[in-house]
This record gives sequence, structure tokens and C-alpha cells, in this order.
Amino acid sequence: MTAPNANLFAALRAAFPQDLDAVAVETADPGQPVLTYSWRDLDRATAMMANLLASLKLPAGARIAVQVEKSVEAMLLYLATLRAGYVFLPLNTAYQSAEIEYFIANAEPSVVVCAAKNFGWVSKIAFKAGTKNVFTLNDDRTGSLLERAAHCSDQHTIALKKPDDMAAILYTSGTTGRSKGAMLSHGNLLSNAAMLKDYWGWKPGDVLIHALPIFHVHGLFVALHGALLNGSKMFWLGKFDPKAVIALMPRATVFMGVPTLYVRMLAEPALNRDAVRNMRLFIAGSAPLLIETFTEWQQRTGHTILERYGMSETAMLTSNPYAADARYGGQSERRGGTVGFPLPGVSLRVQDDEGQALPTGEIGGIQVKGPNVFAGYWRMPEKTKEEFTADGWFKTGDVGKVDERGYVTIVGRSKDLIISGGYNVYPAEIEGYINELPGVAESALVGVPHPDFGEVGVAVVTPRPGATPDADAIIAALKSKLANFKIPKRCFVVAELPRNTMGKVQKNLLRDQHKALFT
Ligand code: MLC
Ligand code: AMP
Repeated sequence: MTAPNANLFAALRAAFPQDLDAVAVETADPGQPVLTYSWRDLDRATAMMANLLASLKLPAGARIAVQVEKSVEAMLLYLATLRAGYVFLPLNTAYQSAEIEYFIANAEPSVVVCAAKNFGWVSKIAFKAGTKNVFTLNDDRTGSLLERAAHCSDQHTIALKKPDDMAAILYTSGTTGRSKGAMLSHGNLLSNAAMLKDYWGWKPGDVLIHALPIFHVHGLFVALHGALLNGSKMFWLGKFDPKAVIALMPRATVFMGVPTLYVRMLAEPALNRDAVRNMRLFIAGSAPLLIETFTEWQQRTGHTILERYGMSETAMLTSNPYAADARYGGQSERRGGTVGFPLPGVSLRVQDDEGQALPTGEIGGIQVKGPNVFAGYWRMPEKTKEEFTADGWFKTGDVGKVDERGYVTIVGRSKDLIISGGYNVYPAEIEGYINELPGVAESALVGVPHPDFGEVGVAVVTPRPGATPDADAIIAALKSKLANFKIPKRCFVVAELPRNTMGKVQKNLLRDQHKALFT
């Protein structure tokens, strides 16, 4: 007997509703014309794009690197890549040339897709790295990708895949060294999506408001797979707009966002019980949701946000319950400040630095196992080995505890990481850039509380002898090199950095010193 096709797209396609002419996606950006896409449109467009990719005679496992603004067509390109059996490699639109150069050199994609306005510099980088095909795709339904796909057949047989075959590479930075590409398989993604469909009670008639970027796990996998696997319509926003999302709520049932999106909606007087009357579920994740936001949302809307926890390497790991969870004595409470229970199929344990399991309630490193956990980092076997324990558990780099009721709380991170508005900023990377600037001896980037982004980076810099580096000039220099969300919000030049007796910079002291800068 032949094994069923494990291609994630096959499962998503099988979930399309019977009425293929029903609306699958409706665009909802303020001031823009409303466009609707039927399920048939999704099927045909992904077939045409998949046929275009197939016509390029790419090697098995070819990477399709994509740095384009969010659009329905960009989402279709992701689905087409799955459909054709290649590997999707999404890149944040904020990345600048040095960042893109690294990803392309490292991943060696066979195809690069970029915005027409960036074609000059992106194609130069791609051709230099040996990429043969560079297409353009803009957020107004133009670009060479669509022009070429328009000539392709709208019939396509979904490529045959095994569960372990790679579906996507998501780059995530490390505390030292360059970004690592987390390799996610069709099996990783489908098992997670199918389990969440059940755990979050997706039901017929659900409608999702999709307002997140689609180059990271939250928007690309959790939100998109959730809606598609349920055959649910999506309202599609290219860019998050709090007023627009609130205005859509009476016609929708599910919303997913990073905490900053909730903070921004709470600042809107239009957010009230009437606006959310048809909503079933609000989900938050990617960064800690402050208890203040959780409570204020409850008071204003009567809804309790369901917070969950995940990462690029694993997709979703834990979630507060949507309904009574029989595994945990039927508990159904969504507890603010916690990230809920390990999801069905996910095993989670807490260990100390010596690798000893810690008892309930004690704080240590969170380790996980499950069908959702990635196979490793692209072409980095040593890094992969470092991040797994000898008995096969993945070390998340998050620090937390599990209480006697089974709820997981994240209390910090062993990895030096700042999460700003749901985007990850790795201090080591930014410090490396600052240290290369003229007049700079050394630097430390620390995360401090911020009312909008939750946490933002602040740089503390020391001068070389005789030099007087200027804080504003440092920020300006970084802006020309790094993605905008990585730029420190403030920079201070000081005589020296605080150090402990071992000579290590005491970032905790710097954090403490600057903690009230924005609050
Ligand atoms: C924008 N800016 C940020 C920022 N986003 N600064 C710090 N952190 C951020 N996240 C800065 C820009 O540099 C710019 O500064 C100014 O804010 C305005 O830029 P903008 O582009 O107009 O911002 P805006 O569109 O308002 O974006 C804010 C946002 C966006 C919150 C909507 O950051 C966002 O979509 N975040 C979601 C990220 C996400 O999806 N994460 C999921 C990761 S998956 P200046 O100085 O140039 O004016 C993951 C796993 C899991 O973590 O568990 O889900
Ligand atoms: P990324 O590598 O971009 O996928 O980011 C993953 C990291 O985001 C995790 O390792 C956590 O540190 C953090 N994260 C995700 N969800 C939550 C959450 N609900 N609360 C706290 N941190 C979170």
C-alpha cells in the first residue's frame, strides 16, 4: 500500500469547503479597494504558481527565498511552494542588504522573490550567490512572478512528500554567531496545526482576522494554517491597524496577535463589548502578555485572552485552555501571566544547569519534545547538537516553571534576547555592528520596558581613548545597516561598562539603570 501524501498543502486543500466559490479571503486595508478571493481562486492560483516553479526544473529540496510585503499573492506563493514540494524561506521586509546577503549566501536558494523596488540590490546579491531565478512580487498584484505564472496551467498534482521532508526554513538568531535556519518539516507543521484546530475549538463559521506579518511563525503558520485547515474565511490586512481590526470584529470570530497589537487596540475608544459581540476567541503570543493588558482586555471586552507560547524551532508548545482540558483535571481557566499547559503531544520538562529534572514549582530551563519539534538548523550540525540534550530534548532557552496545577510560566530567558513588539533582537548582533563604528571601544545592548513594544533595546557604549562618539550618529549609522526594529531606541555614551569580578558586563545593572526610560 502506498503511504498517503504527507504534503501539508494536501491537508490544507482537503479542508477547503465544498463550495469552492465561497469567499476564502477578503482584503480589509483601510483606504484600499476590497478584493475577494474564492477557494477556487486559491486552488487555481497556487496551481499556476506551483507549475511555474516546476517549470524551472529546480533540484529536490530547492529553497524559495521570499522578501515581499504582505499580500494575498505572497500567501499564495507560500502555499504554491508547499504544493510544488519546495522549501519556503520567508524573510522580514525590514531586513537590509547585509542581512539579506547573509541569508541568501547561507541558504543558497534556487529562487528569490523580492519587491520590484528592491530588484536591483536583491538580484545582485542573489546572482552573486548562484541563484538563477529572481522574480518580483509587489503588494498591488503586479510583478514578474505573477506575469510568468499567468501563462501556466491551473491544473497541478500536489507534489508527493513524506512527513520528514522539509517544508520551510525560518531564520532565527543565536546568542553568539549568525542566524540559524530552523528546518521545519511537513510533519512538524501539520501535526501542530491539526492539534491546534482541535485544542482551540475551531468550528464551522469561524472567521479569522489576519493582521500579522507572514514571515514568522505566528502569522505564517499559526494564524494561516488555523484558518485554512478549518476552511475558514480570513479578513486580510497587509498592515495591522487597530481601528480597522475593531471595525471588522462584528463580522469575525477569531483574532491572533502579539501583545503590542492588544495594547494598541486598548487605546481605541471603539473597543467595547458591542464591538466584540460576535468574537469567539482572542489569542496572544510571541512575547510576554503583561497582566495589565490581560486584565484590561477582560474588563473592556468581557473576553479572556488565551495566551500561548511557541518558537520558530517548534511552532506552538503550550497554550492556556480554550475549554476544559481533561488531561489537567478538566481545568478550563485561562490564567494571566501563564502560558498554559503543554499542548497535546508536546512533552515539556524543566531542568537545572546540571541537567537535573526540577520538582514542580522550581525555576529552570524549559526543554521540549514532540512531533512539532524541528529536525535541526540548516547546515549547522554542531549548533543543532548544542541545542538538544543527549536524550533528545530541545533546549528552548526560555526559563520557567510548572505549577502544581500544570500551568507553565515563563519567567525569563537564558538566551540573551530582547523581544520587541513580537520581533526578536539579539544583542550580540547589534553590539557587533556598534563595536565596528569609529570611536567605539565596546557596547552593551539591554532590553528595557516599553509601553507599546513591551521591551525595546537601549545601547550603552564606551569610547576609544581620545574619541568622542556621538549617540545620535551611532543610531544613524545603524539605521543604514540593520532592520528598523533592531535599532536601539536610545543610545548612551559612558566612560565604562559595569563589570563583575570575572570581568563580565553586568547587563542587569544597565537594565536597572535605564528601566524607567519609557515608562
Ligand atoms: C516597528 N518598529 C519597531 C517595531 N516595529 N520597533 C521595535 N519593535 C518593533 N516590533 C519601529 C520602526 O522601526 C519605526 O521606527 C517605527 O516603529 C514605526 O514603524 P512601523 O513599521 O510603522 O511600525 P508598525 O507598523 O506600527 O509595526 C509595529 C507592529 C509590528 C507591532 C505592528 O512590529 C508587528 O507586526 N509586529 C508583529 C511581529 C510578529 O508577528 N511576531 C511573531 C514572531 S513569531 P522609526 O524610528 O523608523 O520611525 C514568534 C513565535 C511565536 O515569535 O511564539 O509566535
Ligand atoms: P522566535 O524564535 O522568533 O520564534 O521567538 C520565540 C521566543 O518567543 C520564545 O523562545 C520565547 O522566548 C518567546 N515567546 C513566544 N511566546 C511567548 C509567550 N507567550 N510569552 C513569553 N515569551 C514568548
